[in-house]
Amino acid sequence: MTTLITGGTVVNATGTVEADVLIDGETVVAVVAPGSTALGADLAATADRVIDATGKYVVPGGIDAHTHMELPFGGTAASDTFETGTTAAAWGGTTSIVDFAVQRQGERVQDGLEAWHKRAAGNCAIDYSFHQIVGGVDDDALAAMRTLVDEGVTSYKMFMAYPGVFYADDAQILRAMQVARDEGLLTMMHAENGPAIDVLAGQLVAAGKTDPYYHGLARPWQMEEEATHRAIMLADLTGAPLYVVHVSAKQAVAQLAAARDAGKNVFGETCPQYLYLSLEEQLGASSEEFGTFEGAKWVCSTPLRARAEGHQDAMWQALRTNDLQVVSTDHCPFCMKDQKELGRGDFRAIPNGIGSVEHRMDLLYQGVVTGRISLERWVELCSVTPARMFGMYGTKGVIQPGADADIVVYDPAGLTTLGVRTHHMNMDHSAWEGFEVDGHVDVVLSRGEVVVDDGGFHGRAGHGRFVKRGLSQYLV
Ligand code: DUC
Ligand code: ZN
Ligand code: ZN
Repeated sequence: MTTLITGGTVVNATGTVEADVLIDGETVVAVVAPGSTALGADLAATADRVIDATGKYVVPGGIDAHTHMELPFGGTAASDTFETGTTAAAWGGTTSIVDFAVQRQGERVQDGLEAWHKRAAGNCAIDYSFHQIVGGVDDDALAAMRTLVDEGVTSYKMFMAYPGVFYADDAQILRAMQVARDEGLLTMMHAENGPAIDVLAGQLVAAGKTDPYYHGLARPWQMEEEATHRAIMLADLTGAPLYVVHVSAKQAVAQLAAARDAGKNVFGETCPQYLYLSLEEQLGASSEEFGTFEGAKWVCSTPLRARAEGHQDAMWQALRTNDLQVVSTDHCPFCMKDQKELGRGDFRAIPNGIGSVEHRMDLLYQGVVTGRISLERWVELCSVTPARMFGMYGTKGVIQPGADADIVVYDPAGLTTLGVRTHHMNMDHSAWEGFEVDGHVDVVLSRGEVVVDDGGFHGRAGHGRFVKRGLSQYLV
């Protein structure tokens, strides 16, 4: 089966070019000048299928390097399964996710990884891979970390937050980073000072300040800056590369920038919610239906930050300057009913997370429309750098001969309205209700198969394969 995508503008991180893309089966085999006869007189006449991309961008499929399908959290579990979550991702032009397998204190890392394979296998509409959460760093876990690279799991996450759940103390972080340095694993860090946050949260609740808004006040930027700095110092000491996840505070970015200016292998991602949403407007929201509990829709950690303090503009700026390298979603959806509602009367019991896996490509494209980032930078942040950072580049993250045909035809003249009535994520609300994006995901191919076209989903659970990743291709 051959497919020709014709008439479009192919966008890679290195530039844009008017070109036709020829796909054979699952793989890109040629990127040729429009009308070229080098591969035959009339490619369009001989291809089994022709996709007309006239006036549209042809971009490498999005890679969301931070999702939590089915994550058990706060006495419930993230509401998207691997099937619903990867289907929604496909709708939004994301063709690979990297989800987090979970190990907790007292559990074996190998068991956590195996459990995640069982959850995902046969259920994903797009390709998927795993990072490993190491939520209990002990001798057994450290030994197991040495087997991860062979499993194609070349990155792992620790938490400086959530004492009693996923939390790792400095001694544990130091030991894990030593192993990571030896094995070539990339350390991903949730950088917030959890023990201090728990004190602040307890004091707020004791004072009767129980609304979702106070979730933000319990997790001030100082807690993120301090933990980010500490993680950088521990990484520097051990020689382990560091990737800080879901950065939201401008002061944390400054810590990353200083480390990068000093030549360290220190990287960071932010998420759409930290570019667009805020403490005042969302966490502090109230509605007829939920009153001041409305803000629960946006309880996530790190928290949404004060627009008055300029964090959102600082995140866009950091994306421009490459102080932050990747935009992921931290997709961790919970419904209001029966899930977020668990925290009525105590924000500490609201399951943390926002669902955005479907909207990342569109929301970041809006940054192109508004002049915040270039077209090439959009592709770099959403696809190219995630592929390089997490050891998939070449097969993923690029449109070139030999690459998987994970491709999005994106219409810059289209319009996308976000909201619960139109989205495909398994959520009873949208964190993005009413947002409009000047652009549209028209066609999505996953390894050569058309999974989205003509406003319809044509993919299937089980098409997605596990991607065994190599070591990071982004280190300096
Ligand atoms: N933050 C969230 O918002 N949800 C899941 C885990 C995390 O770190
Ligand atoms: Zn986290
Ligand atoms: Zn996360």
